[in-house]
Amino acid sequence: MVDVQKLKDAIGSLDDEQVDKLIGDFLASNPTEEEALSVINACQEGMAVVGEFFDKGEYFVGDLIFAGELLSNAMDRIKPIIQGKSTKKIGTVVIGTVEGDLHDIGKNIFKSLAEAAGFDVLDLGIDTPPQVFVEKVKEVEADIVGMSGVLTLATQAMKKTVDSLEEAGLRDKLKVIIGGNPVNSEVCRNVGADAFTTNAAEGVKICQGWVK
Ligand code: B12
Repeated sequence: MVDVQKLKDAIGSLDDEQVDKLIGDFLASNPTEEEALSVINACQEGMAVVGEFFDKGEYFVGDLIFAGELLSNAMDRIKPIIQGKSTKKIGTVVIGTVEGDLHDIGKNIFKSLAEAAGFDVLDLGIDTPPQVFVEKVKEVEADIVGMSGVLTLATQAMKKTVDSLEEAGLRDKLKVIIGGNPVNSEVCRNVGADAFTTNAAEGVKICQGWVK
C-alpha cells in the first residue's frame, strides 16, 4: 500500500515524478478497491493543499491547471481497479458540474464509482445549464440527479437547477445529491437537495440506499 502522506505531499508540491512513481508502485502491489479509495482520498487532500498555496498567492492559475492534469492522469490509472464490477443495472443517475463551474475531477471520480456500483450514469460534463439537466432527466427518466461544484458560486447554480427541476414538475420524482468542496448541510438545505457529500464513495452509498 502506498504511503498516503507521501502521496498527499507529492501532489501538494506538484512533484509529478514522485506522484508517477508512487502511483506506479501502488498499482504494482495488486491493490484492493478499498486501498484505491484511500489513495483517492489522499489525492483529494493533496489537491486541498494546492488550493491553500493558491489562496496564499504561492501558486498561480498555471499551477492549478498542472495540478488538474496531474490528478486526472493519476485517476485514469487508478480507475480500472474500481471499475466494471457490477453488470446488474440498479438505477439511472444524471450528473454534471453546474453552470459556471469548470472543475470536473471530483465529478468524474463519482461517475466511475457509481458505474462500478451498477448505475447507468449520464454525464452532462461541465458548466451545465439548469435546462440541460431538466431535458436529460426527462429523456432518461432519471432516478437521481448528481450535481458537482467546487466554486462557492456553484451553490447558487445548484439552487437554480433544483428550482428548474421543480418548475418542470420533476423534483418529486427523483432524488438530488450534491458534491464538491463548498457543500455542507446548510448549503444542502438552501439548494433544496436531498443529500450532500464531499466524498464520492459515500455519495454512491447514499444513492444505493435510494434505489433499494
Ligand atoms: C485543480 C483545480 C482547478 C483546475 C480544474 C481542472 C479540472 N479538470 O477539474 C482549473 C485550472 C480548471 C481550475 C480553475 C479555477 N479555479 Co480551481 N481549483 C482546483 C483545485 C486545486 C483542485 C480541485 C480538485 O480537483 N479537487 C480534487 C477533487 C477530487 O475533489 P472534489 O472536487 O471536492 O471532489 C470530491 C468530492 O467533493 C466528491 N464530489 C465532487 N463532485 C461530486 C458530485 C456528486 C454528485 C457527488 C456525490 C460527490 C462529488 O467526490 C470527489 C472525490 O471524493 C481546487 C482546490 C480545492 N481545495 O479543491 C481549486 C479551487 C476550487 N479553484 C479555485 C479557483 C478560484 C479557480 C479559478 C477561479 C482560478 C482563476 N483565477 O481562473 C478557476 C475557475 C474556473 C471555473 N469557472 O470553474 C478556488 C475556488 C474558490 C472558491 N471558494 O470559489 C479553489 C478552492 C482554490 C482556492 N483555495 O482558492 N481549478
